[in-house]
Amino acid sequence: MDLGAITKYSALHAKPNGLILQYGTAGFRTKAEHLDHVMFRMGLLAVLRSKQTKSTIGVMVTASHNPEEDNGVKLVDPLGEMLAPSWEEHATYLANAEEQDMQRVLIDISEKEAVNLQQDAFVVIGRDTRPSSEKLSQSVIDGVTVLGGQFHDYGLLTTPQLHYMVYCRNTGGRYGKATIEGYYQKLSKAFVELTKQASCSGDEYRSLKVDCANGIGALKLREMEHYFSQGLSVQLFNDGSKGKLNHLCGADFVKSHQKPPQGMEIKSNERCCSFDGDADRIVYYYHDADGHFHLIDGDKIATLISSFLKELLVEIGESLNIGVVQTAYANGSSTRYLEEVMKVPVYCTKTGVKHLHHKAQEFDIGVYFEANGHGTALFSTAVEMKIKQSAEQLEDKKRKAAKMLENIIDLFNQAAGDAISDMLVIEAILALKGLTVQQWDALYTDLPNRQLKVQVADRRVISTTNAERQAVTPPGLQEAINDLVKKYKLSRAFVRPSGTEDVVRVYAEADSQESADHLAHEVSLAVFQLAGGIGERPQPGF
Ligand code: NG1
Ligand code: ZN
Repeated sequence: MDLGAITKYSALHAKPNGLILQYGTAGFRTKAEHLDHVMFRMGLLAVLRSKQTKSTIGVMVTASHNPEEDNGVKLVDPLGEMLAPSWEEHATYLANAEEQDMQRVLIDISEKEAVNLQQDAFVVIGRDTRPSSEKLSQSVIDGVTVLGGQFHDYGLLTTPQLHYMVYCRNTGGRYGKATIEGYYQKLSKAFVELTKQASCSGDEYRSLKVDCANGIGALKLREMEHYFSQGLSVQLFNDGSKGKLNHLCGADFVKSHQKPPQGMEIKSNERCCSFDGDADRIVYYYHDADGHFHLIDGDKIATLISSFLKELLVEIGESLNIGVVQTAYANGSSTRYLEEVMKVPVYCTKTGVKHLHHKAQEFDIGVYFEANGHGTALFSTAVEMKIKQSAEQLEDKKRKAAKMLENIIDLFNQAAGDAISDMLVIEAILALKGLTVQQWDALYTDLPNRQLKVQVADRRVISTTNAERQAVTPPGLQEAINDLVKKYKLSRAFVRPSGTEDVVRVYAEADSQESADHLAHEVSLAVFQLAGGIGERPQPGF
């Protein structure tokens, strides 16, 4: 370690006085102007992690669905996974170190993690389309270079594409080629082969409207479009040519406001979807003949996918264990449908994809989705081998199912939830099953629900258990929630501190929208009173 150089360059990326940031669920996230030093330091940390794991590490510069003025950074571990927990702590420690302590902190982390400083390091970098992202990714590169790391800057990428690159590079090319063409080719080939098997691929299945949140998804879909145009034609909206990133559009907006994005004209029964700002989330929706808006969220996506996978397994005659992983935000109807109708086991984890991803790895086939549309399906290596064998050996009908499954395995991003990959899987399933968007929606009816935010002085006073479904502290809060929930039918409510914003989130569902709204409001008041609310008391109405 050239300690002199580190001190010198670190001063060029100086930390603003008094600023303290935390590596949260999605890395560091705040106003872009506060992040230069964090980027430089994450470049340094990525080099140490790369040396320790003797693998390529990824650094993604994005703030996903957050406003255009924000930015963020997260590290991607060797198999495309989120950073290991102990390293999240090092990230927070390093990001908050005072200038004069930088050398000591770096040595400290290296010693704690037994990093061999002689080892080579390789870091790959990607960024979204925010105006601040290019300069910030340059600061990451400065950090990587000062510690003697090699790097490849992919420039503009969706978050899941960067995860894909990291995964490819660390699996000796077996998973795919670590280039943008490699990504397009792998996914498109699987998609085109799959849809060729669809007996009904009329116009209805061939066209899809996509709201790209004015983000990176637009650029990448446009590049990719001609690779899969045989199977699907996409019409892009909010492609960044005029509107602001994530403003009144994108998956997060559509999901949380339960209404269509601006800038997209929707005719009745047209299939539409929205990506978020870094294209790792997707939700679908349509307007029915009466002009009512219908949202098809991550839960219904998981249901469509897991049902289809289960059908294929039955056809092949394989009894592999398949599980669906959700969070407390999953609509109660989805959980009931999966367990009672589909007979698929469902598990609940804490919010944050790393928890879901981890749990999903326990199954032969693990399908995980957050209600907000972030998710994928994971296939164990054993399953992949079995399916490949079946595709060669089985008789006709079974072979066809095995071939489909083989293509689906290729189509799912095994490294992260991916809006583009999920979109292609969904489109293929709908075409193969001959399902319209309304038929898909009709699998079950969502319970009306409401999500709210409450400002409190310190959101850490709220601690939870049972996958965030129950509050342990502050005293009396869970009892208050229990009493409120009892007043409504088919009701459920929980609260938790956000991992990405300085707020407490409140979720409620009930038999009618009015009840869900009331319950959410009453729970907000309980949080405000018992957990140190600040500012104005929560008001009813939305
Ligand atoms: P927080 O802010 O911890 O609720 C949000 C989403 C998560 C996840 C992360 C990371 C909800 C309720 N929460 O986390 O699901 O996507 O952002 O982006 O949607
Ligand atoms: Zn995102």
